[in-house]
Amino acid sequence: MQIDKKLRLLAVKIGLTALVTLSGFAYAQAVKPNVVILATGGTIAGAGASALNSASYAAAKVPVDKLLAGLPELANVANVRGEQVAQIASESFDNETLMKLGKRVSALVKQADVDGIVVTHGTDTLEETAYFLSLVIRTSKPIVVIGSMRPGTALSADGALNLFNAVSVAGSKDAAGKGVLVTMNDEIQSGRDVSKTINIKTEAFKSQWGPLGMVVEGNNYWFRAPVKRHTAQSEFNIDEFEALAPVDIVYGYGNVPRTLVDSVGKSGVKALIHGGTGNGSVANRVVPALQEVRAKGVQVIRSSRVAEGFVLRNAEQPDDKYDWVVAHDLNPQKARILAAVALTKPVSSKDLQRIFWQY
Ligand code: DAS
Repeated sequence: MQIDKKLRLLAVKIGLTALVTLSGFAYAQAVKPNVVILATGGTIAGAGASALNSASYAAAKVPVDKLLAGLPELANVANVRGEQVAQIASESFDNETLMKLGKRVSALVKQADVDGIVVTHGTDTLEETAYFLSLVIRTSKPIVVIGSMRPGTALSADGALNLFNAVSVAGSKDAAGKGVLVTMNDEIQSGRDVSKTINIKTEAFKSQWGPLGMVVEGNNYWFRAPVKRHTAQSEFNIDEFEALAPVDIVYGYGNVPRTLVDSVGKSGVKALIHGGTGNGSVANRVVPALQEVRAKGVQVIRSSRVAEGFVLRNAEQPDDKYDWVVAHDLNPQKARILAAVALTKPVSSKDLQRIFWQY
């Protein structure tokens, strides 16, 4: 009789312990944010022949589930799940891939059980995708775009910590409302401001206006916030269009012929970005070519090939007289993204200039 009673008591104790443990686990799960990781390829999914191949490797090989399985520490900061949206090196991104990714992000951020999004991406065009998402996704939930400069197979690979930091930031309440973010090399950068400035170092991503903050061991340290319009404050919404407007870039340099502008101007673009020298300067033989392009109804937008600074309106060229637009501080590739989004609906050059001041 005594043993029976003791056994029953032990069974109750085991049951209670299990119940407390499971409820504690369930509570922890419930408390942790839900972060969805959308993988598109790039070096972060790359693989090299040996640990010494930090720069020569094949990009876009490792599937998202394997990426996540290789980083169990993610469970410390969020409940994560992955989706493979694409598996390409990002130099091969195109408008259709951007739209596919954007539509998926837009659908996910509407879900109550999604607290944040991470996009893993090649570094070559990461800055374009991050800016694109900041323009067209109507949400205040954190969206973090990251990549890596070394494949996961290399010594001192940077992808794992970039991914951990991205998930940590994407699950952080204090990252909400700050626009699309890029967490590379311990820094939290604005997706609008950042660009790839070094093509062979892990400290590749910089903004001339500086990072927004840093993320260290899962904690965010903020030092500034974006002032340009983005995400929930944007006038653009990917739910309202199905394709980006065709916009292409012509680079300025010594000896540049006008024929490049002539051919792009005839290719059906709605805008031509001129990546000029200096403060967006245009060679004297190219000016008439741009005027002819403008006369055909194509918007002409002056950007600069110079990494820092911003193009002044009516300085190097009489923009008022020619009815041209200046790209402000946006480099040519980001100017293309903004023009491609803005021109999904009819817009005057005056309003297009307002858009370039505000975004
Ligand atoms: N080719 C590069 C890309 O996919 C590799 C990388 O750095 O991610 O953008």
